[in-house]
Order: sequence, then C-alpha cells, then structure tokens
Amino acid sequence: MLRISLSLLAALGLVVSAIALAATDHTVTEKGKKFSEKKLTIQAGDSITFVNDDNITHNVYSKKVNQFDTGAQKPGASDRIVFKNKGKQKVRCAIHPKMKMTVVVE
Ligand SMILES: [Cu+2]
Repeated sequence: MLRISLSLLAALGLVVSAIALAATDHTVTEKGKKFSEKKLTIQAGDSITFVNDDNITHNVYSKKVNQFDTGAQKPGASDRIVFKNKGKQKVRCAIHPKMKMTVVVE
C-alpha cells in the first residue's frame, strides 16, 4: 500500500514538473507610472502577471486588437495574462499613455 502511494506521488511530481517546464509565469510591476520592463521576450504559452505596485489605479492592455485589456487595475491588484500567439505586442496603460512596454512572444 505504501509502495503504491509513493509511486503515485512520484508520478504526480513528474506531471507537475512537466507543466512547470512547459510554461513560465513572468512578473511585470507597475510602479512610478512605469512598467518594470521596457521589453520582455517570452515563449508562446507563457504568462505575465501584471502587478500594480503603485498607489494609483492603472490599466494594462495590448494595442494589438482582440488581445487583452485588464480594465481598471486598483493599487495592489494583479492580472495574469497568457500569451498564446507568437508576435510582438505593444502594451500600454490607458490611463497613463506614457506607460509603455513591448512583449515579444517567440
Ligand atoms: Cu497607468
């Protein structure tokens, strides 16, 4: 019985590491009305968690049509966006037009 449970645990561990290898979650913070990265290159399937680390409301959206828009993002809030399609995306904050970054999905 113990032996079965151990192999089951090992199998589960393998599945978990396979998922971890397949996709990475990157973090970009918004602080001082700036994104923490000017340009971030990721792999298709990866995600980016955008964290509002400011004391004002921000927004994160892609200028590429039909991609993503977090809506109003209050201080302390975060949104995880999965990037499935390869290509370059200009990411902006609708409230502060000077907040700019580029995400390159390879
Ligand atoms: Cu903003």
